[in-house]
Amino acid sequence: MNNIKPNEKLDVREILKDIEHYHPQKRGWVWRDISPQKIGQFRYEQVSPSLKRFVPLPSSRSLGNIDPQPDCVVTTEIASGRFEDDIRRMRMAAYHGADHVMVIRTAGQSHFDGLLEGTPQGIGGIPVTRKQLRAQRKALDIIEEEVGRPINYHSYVSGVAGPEIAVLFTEEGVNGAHQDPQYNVLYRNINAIRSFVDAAESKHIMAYANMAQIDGAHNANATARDAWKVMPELLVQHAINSVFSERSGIKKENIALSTVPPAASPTPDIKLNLPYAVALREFFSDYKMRAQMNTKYMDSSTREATVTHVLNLLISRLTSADIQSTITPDEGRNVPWHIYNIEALDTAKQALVGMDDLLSMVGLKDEGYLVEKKREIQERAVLMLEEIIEMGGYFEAVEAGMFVDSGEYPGRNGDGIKRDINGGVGANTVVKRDKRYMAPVTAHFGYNNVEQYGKQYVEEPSKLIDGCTFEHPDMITFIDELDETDNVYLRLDSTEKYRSGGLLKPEVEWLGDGTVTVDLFFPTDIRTAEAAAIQTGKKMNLENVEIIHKEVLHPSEGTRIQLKGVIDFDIKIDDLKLPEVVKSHSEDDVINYVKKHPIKVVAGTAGNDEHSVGIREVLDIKHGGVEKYGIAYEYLGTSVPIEKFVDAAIETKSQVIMMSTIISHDEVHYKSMLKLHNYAVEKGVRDQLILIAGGTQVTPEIARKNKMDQGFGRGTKGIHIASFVIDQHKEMMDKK
Ligand code: Z98
Repeated sequence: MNNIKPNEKLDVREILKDIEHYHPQKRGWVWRDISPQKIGQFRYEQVSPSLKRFVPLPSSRSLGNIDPQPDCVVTTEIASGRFEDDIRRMRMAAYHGADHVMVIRTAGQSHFDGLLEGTPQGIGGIPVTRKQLRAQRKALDIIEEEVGRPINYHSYVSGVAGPEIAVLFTEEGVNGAHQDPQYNVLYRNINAIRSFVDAAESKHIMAYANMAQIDGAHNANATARDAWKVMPELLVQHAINSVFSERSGIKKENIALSTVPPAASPTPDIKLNLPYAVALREFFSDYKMRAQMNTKYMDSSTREATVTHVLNLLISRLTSADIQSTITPDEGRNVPWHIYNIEALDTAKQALVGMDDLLSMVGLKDEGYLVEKKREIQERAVLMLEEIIEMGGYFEAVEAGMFVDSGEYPGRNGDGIKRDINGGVGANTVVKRDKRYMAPVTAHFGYNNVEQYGKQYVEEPSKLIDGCTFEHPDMITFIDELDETDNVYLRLDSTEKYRSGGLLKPEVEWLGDGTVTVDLFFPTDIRTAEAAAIQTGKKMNLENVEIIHKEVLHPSEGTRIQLKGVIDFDIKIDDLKLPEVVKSHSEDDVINYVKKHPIKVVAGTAGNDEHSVGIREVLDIKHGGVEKYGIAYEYLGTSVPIEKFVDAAIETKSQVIMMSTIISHDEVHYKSMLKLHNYAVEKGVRDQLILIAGGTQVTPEIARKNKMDQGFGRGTKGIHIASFVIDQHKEMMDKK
């Protein structure tokens, strides 16, 4: 299974086989190597080694299929709620350059005071359980081998069961996690004392496992009313978690600050975000930066989200990013679709590589607005921290509502989040360890009471019990499915026909979900357009029709609508007529061949056909027609009599005829093909000529059936024709 081929699907049932005995192959986080190099014809500075298997950006087609990988780790967030579907998405994401797979947890897991088991379905993410983690890590072990680069697996060590989850993650080879007690306190109303005590334990375990840690400060700008006003507070939150993490044992290089540019255009985006980004990196230069994109102002427009993402990527390139996170541009619609994970990854790859080595050409000014604003943000942050210390500390500050206040510090609007130190989930659950307390386990924080058995146990307490699950994974108790009605096997059974039954259905996140989108424009106002769109969806026989995006183009002239709905039919693979594979050689090969063997073409549109746009596209050099490859052509014009093609070919000593036929009325295009062939035979030159017919209604089979050497339909490019011509020419030469 480890040597999976690109044309083989990952088999989830195979992954689940013997899962109770699978253990991760390694622990710890892996950064990318920065390796400046020449890739294709270009020199890159901020890149990492290329992948063994990949899908390059679309435009790479004309650049030798190069796929330069940026220098930073690139994240994709996966949140379908079914871990088996997440696995397929992870594999696609890895091919597009993701080496940090962040698996979102199901809603509400923060409040579970313990671990979950089995493979239940989640909402907005998976319930993180041992079995799902193990299966996903096992899949990633296969995928990383396939793409030739380590993949960091990541989820969340927050919530009431933080330490239990940290242990679970260490046992199951999770490489990174969010951990920040302030997240618990502020956003999940988990008791502050419990959260900080748990965090010390969790962080200590994460340190042992060499996990990278991402903090939770970015949640403040996602929550605050005016996100750009919380900049000073963000620095304070980063400081609190970073110092606390170091004290709990995490190495500086594994502490990543989660930073989101707080503002988004149409604010003066860079003017607000750049001074902040500089302030942050200057204060926290010892730590790593995890740059995430702004989602606060994200609506349902994927275009708008993508522009915000690119502006945020500019900030990353103007400052720094060790991890570049990508949020799917459909986050605002709450429909996490495969295609948007890939779009976000491609956006990051394209923008980061496109801005390679930017700072060798432009510099940030060390005087004026940028420096003054940066300094102002830093001063506000220092003042806030000083006030917190004066108040008695973090807990008092939270009780006073100092955090996520919509006034810019020291301004206060009195709308900050207030938490009572004795309140929240898990209040009064922290007790002092008894003198006799003993926990002879690895990576345990605080009083352990093992010294009584000898000094050697202080460093390695688990030696007292011959090692714990961290050293001996066989000791882990694997609990399998607990729910007979909600587990992966039932889901796999219900979708089996799409795996082995020869059926296909379009999908957005789950195999066989049948969801499709429809893009519509109505020449009317938004309310009428909405109603019309719903009716359109129903008349198209879509079920569960829902509007996922609407945009006014003009209050009365027009509205754009995007609709989603579900289809209720399957496609039988055996009934499909697959499009022919159009062979194409590399541009260089074609050019070199034509240099050695000059080739000439006569071309035109046939009979009464005046449609010359298509034929010009595949002839002229402008859009990569055959001329680009050194093939000479004689353009005979439009409505060329069939005989003239052959006569002209003889006269000009051409080897190829390219006849364009768009009109298909009364099957005139077939008739023209046959006529061309017959006339060439009549003239005794058929075996010296390559006859090609092209046009929107032409298919290769139809053309060949009508005695052409080849036919080219919609989407044909000059390279396809040129490649065919040189192959055919070689054959003709060999016969001679
Ligand atoms: C992100 N997609 O940054 P529950 N702990 C911390 C967090 O920041 C988060 C959680 C836990 C974004 C999501 N962050 C925002 C420090 C979430 C999530 O189970 O949802 O409460 O945990 O990854």
